[in-house]
Amino acid sequence: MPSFGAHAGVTDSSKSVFHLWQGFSIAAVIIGGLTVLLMLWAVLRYRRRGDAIPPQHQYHLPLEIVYTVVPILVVFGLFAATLVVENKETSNPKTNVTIDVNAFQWGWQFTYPGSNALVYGQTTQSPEMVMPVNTNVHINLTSTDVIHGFYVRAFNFSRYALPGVDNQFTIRAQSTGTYFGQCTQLCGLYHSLMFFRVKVVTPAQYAQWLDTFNNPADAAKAAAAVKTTNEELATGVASNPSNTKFGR
Ligand SMILES: [Cu+2]
Repeated sequence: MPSFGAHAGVTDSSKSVFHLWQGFSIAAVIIGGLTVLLMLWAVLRYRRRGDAIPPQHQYHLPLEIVYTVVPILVVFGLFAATLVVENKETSNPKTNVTIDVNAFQWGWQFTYPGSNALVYGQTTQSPEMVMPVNTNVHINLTSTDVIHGFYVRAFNFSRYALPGVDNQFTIRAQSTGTYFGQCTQLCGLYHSLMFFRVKVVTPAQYAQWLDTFNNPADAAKAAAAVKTTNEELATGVASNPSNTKFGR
């Protein structure tokens, strides 16, 4: 089946969104094609040959019922399919993997509740959010300052990061790999450089990665990094991307 310019992505929801897009496109092709054919038929079959008017068929009740009911059914079908996909998209099934994602001018901070793990990076440092494959990953998305956008192309997914709002969603990636993400809401001077990556690994690799933070030295380093970040962000002064204090 053609992709109609979209891509399937690597998550459960990116795929259902993609299939919805394919369904909409096919419906549009069928209806558009039918309309063009009917128009061409009318133009050619009833082109002017003389002064006689072709037979008129207004107030043909069965025909009027058909062309009223059929479009309504089409719209209901598209609406129902959208509703099913949207409900899947916004559902938050139970899981024990949670990542807190915080956006700020101009970078990203990923923390892992119940663990010392912390990933922080500004602009082109492209901090990497590590998450396990084939697992529901619950994301709490927040912002420190202004409205940002969390967007990962391979996930066919975008969501606002709003100051004062805890935006929640669940992602389930089906294949391992590193995927590109960026801010999609104009948020100031270095918006266009507000990059990050999502690294999807096996659950074993994920556990191992979390473990690397489970030693006093890394715990202290993470705590210091969080403190510095919070202090820096609390000043309200936008970070200067050429002057990064730390990163991973
Ligand atoms: Cu931003």
